[in-house]
Amino acid sequence: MKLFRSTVLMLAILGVAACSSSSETTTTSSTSALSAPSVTEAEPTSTVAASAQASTFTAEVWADNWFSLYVNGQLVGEDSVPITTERSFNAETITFTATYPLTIAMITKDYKETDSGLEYIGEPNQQMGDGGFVAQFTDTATGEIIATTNGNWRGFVIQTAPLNSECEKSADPNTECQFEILEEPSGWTSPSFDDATWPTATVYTADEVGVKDGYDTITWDGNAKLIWGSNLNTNNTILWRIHVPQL
Ligand SMILES: [Ca+2]
Ligand SMILES: [Ca+2]
Repeated sequence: MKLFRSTVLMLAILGVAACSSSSETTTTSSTSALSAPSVTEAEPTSTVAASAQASTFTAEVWADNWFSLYVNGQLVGEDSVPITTERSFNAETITFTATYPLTIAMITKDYKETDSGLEYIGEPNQQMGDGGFVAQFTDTATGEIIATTNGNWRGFVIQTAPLNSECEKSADPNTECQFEILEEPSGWTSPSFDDATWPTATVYTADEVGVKDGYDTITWDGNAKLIWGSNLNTNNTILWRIHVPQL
């Protein structure tokens, strides 16, 4: 009887230990190292989304030069040609599942050889490269285009270079060209992130962007616009967001 009691006691202690251990894990994983004041916890939204009906979508993207795509806070795809490729012009088609409403978030990068913002450094055509991208999203069940890039997208520029564009032909651009790099705001791909202070996109023509390889392989909807930040040359890395309600 005494032995039985001590066994029960041991099991009880082990049970308490297991409980406290698992609650510690939960606390640790929900603690964010850098929590921005504008971000609220996304947990309740995810829980609701998991029980709603998921749909399948196709994203078609052409970017000068590179992009990655997040939907409702999850990375769903990225440009297959790395940003370290100097001339990277290609269209991509990405299929993913997600649950309405959608928060689409993208990172786009214009190629730059160094933080100077220049490309072809030391060659006769050393220059500030330019950016630009276009995207359209189709609900595959209905075939309807449910989102396109346009002037409503909000874009936050996190790499700008050169700040002094007169350095473009410098023999030593890595010393003479100035640049600005900002941190990605914590939780910026999350549906609950507040992007109200981010500027809206600037719409450009195909000639202004100088569209190249891959652009013509996709049939673009008339509402799908080429966009970028306010400066096609010096805005090099941009975070984008758009909200898409269920149609
Ligand atoms: Ca550039
Ligand atoms: Ca470029």
